[in-house]
Amino acid sequence: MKTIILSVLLLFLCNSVCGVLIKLSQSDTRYSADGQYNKTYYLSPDKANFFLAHLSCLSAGLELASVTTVEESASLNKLLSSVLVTPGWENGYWLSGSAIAYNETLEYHWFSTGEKIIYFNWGPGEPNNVDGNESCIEILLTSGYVPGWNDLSCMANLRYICQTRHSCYADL
Ligand SMILES: [Ca+2]
Repeated sequence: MKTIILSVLLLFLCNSVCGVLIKLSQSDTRYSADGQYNKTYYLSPDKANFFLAHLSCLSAGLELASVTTVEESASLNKLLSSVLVTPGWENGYWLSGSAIAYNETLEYHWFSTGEKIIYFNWGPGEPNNVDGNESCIEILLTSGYVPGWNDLSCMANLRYICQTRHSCYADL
């Protein structure tokens, strides 16, 4: 009896703490970006603000997605073409790009890797930083039915894209 109670308790705790890991499903797309590493994307079925999305990916042993080259962008757009079917910011997915650490200069970095963002794929009219409150990057289907980026309030609730980790850490 104690074993059953313990099992139920552990299942409850795991669903509470590791829920995102359980719910994430592996995409069927795997590709090599600029020949240096392979990435596999995981699309969340649930919505979260930017920070929770970042934490959820980390807790699953992954990282919130980054896009650093035009080739990588094209590959991700190809993957998303099957799930991005309706324009509108609420239907987009969080990437790990944000300017919130440099809000006055709007210098964007990938929170997953710490890299300054050099390659951008903004949608038409973006970034527009509405009300000075849009510091995080989502990828969405634009009104031209082409995937593009939009700056959005980091507290907005969106689905998000995790990727296999490729960050390098130097020995300290
Ligand atoms: Ca915007």
